[in-house]
Amino acid sequence: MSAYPAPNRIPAAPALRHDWRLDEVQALFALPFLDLIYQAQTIHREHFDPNEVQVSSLLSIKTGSCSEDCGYCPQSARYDAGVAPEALMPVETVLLAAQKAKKEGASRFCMGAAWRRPKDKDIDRVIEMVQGVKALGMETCVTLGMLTDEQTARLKEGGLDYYNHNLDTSEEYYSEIITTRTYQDRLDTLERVRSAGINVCCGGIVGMGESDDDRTKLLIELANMPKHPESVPINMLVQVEGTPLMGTAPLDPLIFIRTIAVARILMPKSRVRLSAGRNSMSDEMQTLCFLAGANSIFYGDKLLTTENPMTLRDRTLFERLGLHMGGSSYARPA
Ligand code: SAM
Ligand code: DTB
Ligand code: SF4
Repeated sequence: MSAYPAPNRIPAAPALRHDWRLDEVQALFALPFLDLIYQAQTIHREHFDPNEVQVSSLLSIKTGSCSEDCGYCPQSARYDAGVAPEALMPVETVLLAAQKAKKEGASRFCMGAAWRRPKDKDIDRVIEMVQGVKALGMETCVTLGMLTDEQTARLKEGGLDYYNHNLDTSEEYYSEIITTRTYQDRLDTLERVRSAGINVCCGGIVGMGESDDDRTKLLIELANMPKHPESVPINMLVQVEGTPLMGTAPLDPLIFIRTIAVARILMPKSRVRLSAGRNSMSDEMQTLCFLAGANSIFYGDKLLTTENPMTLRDRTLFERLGLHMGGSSYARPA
């Protein structure tokens, strides 16, 4: 008799949940570390090829002079973080960068703009960028700040695949970090993007001096959306001289790994992206993040304005771990 169960006996993966309670998620965070990682890795294997990592490359298409006051961000006009402002790039410059990213192995090209909200005329050029990048055979993602209904519809018609708009932390802690917009503003844009049928990329930043409950509540906010974001970037704060959050006490790296693991358990089919902060992580720390269920990275020597590991370092690590790049889809069919 076969050692494997007949196909119809394979237990179905539990349905995705959207009703997580604070005490349940606190209990996950409090598990013994190895139990938590085991649970996350088990769930990960039910939905994804465990040795595959999706890679996205980032480009800042409009840099600095932003009117918002996000305490972590070197691109805010309020802080002197040494970022040279640059106007919206010409389409050809963006396409050259996308071609390079494709050649290096990226499957998605993410274009970020330091805006509170784009102007309607900016959207025309961003759509040209999206169409040019799609013509190269890559997936597209943009992050432009708050959107109107009309702008969202135009981006969808233009063929945009993903919109990145992070919640960043809990609703309670948000106003300690940003005063120029509210959590509800963020939720409203996310709702527009979702209703327009664009895939959602939404996550946060940890290591900003938030409490354990702030991290827990951020993940609950994401997991209890009517549909889980297809991509969930988990950023470790990159501390930049001149920004208010410079000098924040660093987060215990094991808590960062726990955050990845809990994100994987709560959102089993989402791409959990090990995002900003990798440049100061050891290879072993990143390996534990992959073991905890991260299966996506930002790939390329630069994030938006700060450093990311050199592509050769990432390729070498992938080779040492037997990981392969690829897989742009949400999760494999059940
Ligand atoms: N202006 C748009 C917005 O805020 O949505 C798009 C660009 S903004 C730079 C995109 C994201 O980058 C932010 O939501 C935040 O999560 C992340 N980010 C910015 N500065 C960071 C830092 N120093 N460390 C980690 N993540 C950062
Ligand atoms: C995300 O969650 N992280 C990326 C991307 N989405 C746009 C941005 C990280 C920015 C880190 C600071 C910088 O390079 O300016
Ligand atoms: Fe502007 Fe975005 Fe930076 Fe905030 S995170 S200051 S909105 S670029």
